[in-house]
Amino acid sequence: MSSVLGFVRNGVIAAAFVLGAGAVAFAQDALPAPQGDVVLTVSGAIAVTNDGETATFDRAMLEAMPAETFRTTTIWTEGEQEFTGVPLAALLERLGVSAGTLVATAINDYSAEMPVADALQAGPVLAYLQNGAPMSRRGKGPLWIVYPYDASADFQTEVAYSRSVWQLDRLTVVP
Ligand SMILES: Nc1nc2c(c(=O)[nH]1)N[C@H]1C(S)=C(S)[C@@H](COP(=O)(O)O)O[C@H]1N2
Ligand SMILES: [Mo]
Repeated sequence: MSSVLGFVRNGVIAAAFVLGAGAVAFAQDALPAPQGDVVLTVSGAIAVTNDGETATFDRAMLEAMPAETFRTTTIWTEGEQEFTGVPLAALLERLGVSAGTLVATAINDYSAEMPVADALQAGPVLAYLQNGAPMSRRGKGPLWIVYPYDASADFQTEVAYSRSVWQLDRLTVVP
């Protein structure tokens, strides 16, 4: 139920897609189709898709996005860890999402919800590397939402821990 608006941008008529949750993206921001195994599927109120009504990503697509690396301890690991991944904010911006609720679901169907407004803040990262190496499923991979826990007391809360979904494979944006 997206609508299409045409208007002038940089002297040319551009098309923008507007969705219920206030998601807006320009048509030129089309997402290529994944070439490898799909590791993440995003559905719901998103403005950019590459497979029907969903946006699917292989590892290379995630690696090509803006990346953030930080060191922190976690309550699940021993000693300081280095994580690299896509800030949730960057992923949501890429998909034209600016409002609603984000539901993050793992391979084992564990899921956690957060307001998109929270996910757009600095902090949560969809990590694909731990200490420079891909994470196995046994090692909470291949994708793990992590926060720079040591950087803020706000990230050392049950709320942040519950949103630290490991073995993540799906995100849904609810308007
Ligand atoms: N995939 C997955 N991620 C998850 C969970 C889970 O059960 N499965 N539990 C969450 C919750 S509610 C919290 S508080 C912490 C719990 O971690 P713990 O069980 O190691 O204490 O991880 C979060 N991430
Ligand atoms: Mo929890």
